[in-house]
Amino acid sequence: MKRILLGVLTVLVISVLAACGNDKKEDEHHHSEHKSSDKPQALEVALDVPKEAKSGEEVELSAKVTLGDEKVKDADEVMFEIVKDGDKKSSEMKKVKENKDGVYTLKYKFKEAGQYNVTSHVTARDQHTMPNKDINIK
Ligand SMILES: [Cu+2]
Repeated sequence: MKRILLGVLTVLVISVLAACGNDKKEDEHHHSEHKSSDKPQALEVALDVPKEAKSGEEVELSAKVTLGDEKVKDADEVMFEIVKDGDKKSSEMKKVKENKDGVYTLKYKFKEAGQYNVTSHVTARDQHTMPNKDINIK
């Protein structure tokens, strides 16, 4: 009787140990998967707008789009919204299709003096980011 019990216990202990070994391997596997593909990377947009400019002068507004170390050259949509003196109703929307190494640039002339706000709406890789900056036109 004792022998049988011992035998059963031994089998139990071995199977438990074996199961633990398997679990460890699986955990490590999942871990490495997370590292390579599930790492959350946020879309980043560096909006570059001069602080001030003269009316009628051509100004470059640019948005540098990155995802981690990668330059995003295939954004779904990049749009610059220009609002004068906080008047959102009469905002102007300009689409930018071309980019150079992930930098989307709009050449724009502000016609009148005033306080403007520029928002770059960027949609890429299922994310949307929209930083904004002020520019004073004299
Ligand atoms: Cu937006």
